[in-house]
Amino acid sequence: MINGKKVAFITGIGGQDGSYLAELLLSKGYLVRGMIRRASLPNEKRVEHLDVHGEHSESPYYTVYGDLSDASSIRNALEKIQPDEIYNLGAQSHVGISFKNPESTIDFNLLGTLRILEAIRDMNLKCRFYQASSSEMFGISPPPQNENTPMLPQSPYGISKLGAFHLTKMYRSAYGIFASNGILFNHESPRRGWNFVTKKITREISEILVGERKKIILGNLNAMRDWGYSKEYVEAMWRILQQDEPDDFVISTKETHTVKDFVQEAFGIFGLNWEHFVEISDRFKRPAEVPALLGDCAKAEKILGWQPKTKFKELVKMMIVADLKDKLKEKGIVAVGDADNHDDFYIEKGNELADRIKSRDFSI
Ligand code: NDP
Ligand code: GDR
Repeated sequence: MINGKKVAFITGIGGQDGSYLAELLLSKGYLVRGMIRRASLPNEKRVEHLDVHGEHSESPYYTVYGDLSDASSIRNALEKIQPDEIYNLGAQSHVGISFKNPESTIDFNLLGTLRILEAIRDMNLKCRFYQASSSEMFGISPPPQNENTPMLPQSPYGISKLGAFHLTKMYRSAYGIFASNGILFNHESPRRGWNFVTKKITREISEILVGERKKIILGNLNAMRDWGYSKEYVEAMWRILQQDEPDDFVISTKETHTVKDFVQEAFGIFGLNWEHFVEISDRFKRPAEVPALLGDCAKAEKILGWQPKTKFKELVKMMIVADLKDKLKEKGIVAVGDADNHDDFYIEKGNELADRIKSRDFSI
């Protein structure tokens, strides 16, 4: 605590969830500190608007350099920041890439979590710890999945997250650390990384509409996912750490859709037939797949008082509008003043562009 304000430390603050969580905690009066790893180009785009106060002990927001693979950087950050709450969101979070880089995935995601927990134990920090666990841990367990469902992960990513999940539980029971897991199902937003399937689809549709692209190349269209909205899910993370006792919670929308449903819905907004624009390639298929995820978040609803609000169609529309808005601005198709227009304005613009595409002959 500094001047009666709680101090939060977020690893992965520059990521999708980290950026929304930082905004949420700042709005609640927290002092927020984050870990950023060194990159050759800026990796703080999603949070640069928060970095206005500079680094000093009472600053509402600042970041420090560190890496989950570097225990000394973690300890130095914790020593300096003395957080009341730690949110461990940093990770190699791409399941497909975890098959290509299994060692670093295990290092960051599993050993990185261990490094933080060991620092809390060894330094005797009186703080609460949130671990970003994942529905990928359920793997091939049939849906619906809840806190009691067997965990049968299918990727180095899923295994790294399952190990970190158990470490979190073990440090809780063995050492009495307030350590909790949020078992979050897929959650998306306009800030989603470009190589996750939802963002890839919505971004590339905006490129198709302005004539920059002809096709979207995808992998398995039959996988089923329970897709929610990241901004709502970070509220659940915070609530998990405000409980009287540490515990583990599934966070989900209780709805599932295939990747094909997502593609169909996104193209359908502009009256386009997705089959004219999507190609399948093995390049985007994984050596092992998680076939179907559908979360039962009854425990979170009851104990945290948390409920998902944004459902599938709304999420698809939000993401497509955000990408189209950026693309139309970039291309100078909408004037600067138009940038404040309502969603329907962009859908209408998209429809005008789609009409030109529809006149193409797709039979050749
Ligand atoms: P992102 O990939 O958007 O963000 C991950 C963040 O971790 C990035 O800021 C990244 O930095 C940082 N990071 C990666 N490796 C390291 C490292 N070695 N040291 C320090 N920081 C590192 O993920 P999300 O925001 O979507 O997810 C947040 C967390 O929640 C992740 O742990 C993810 O596995 C987990 N999760 C996500 C779900 C989802 O659907 N989004 C569902 C369930 C769990 P950089 O920008 O430099 O790459
Ligand atoms: P996922 O998300 O693996 O569920 O992990 P992703 O969006 O990468 O894949 C979802 C499903 O779509 C299929 N798919 C493709 N995926 C990608 N990325 N690119 C493609 O071209 C493509 N074509 C089909 C995938 O095979 C998969 O079935 C996300 C991440 O945020 C994790 O960090 C998080 O833990 C889990 O969600 C819950």
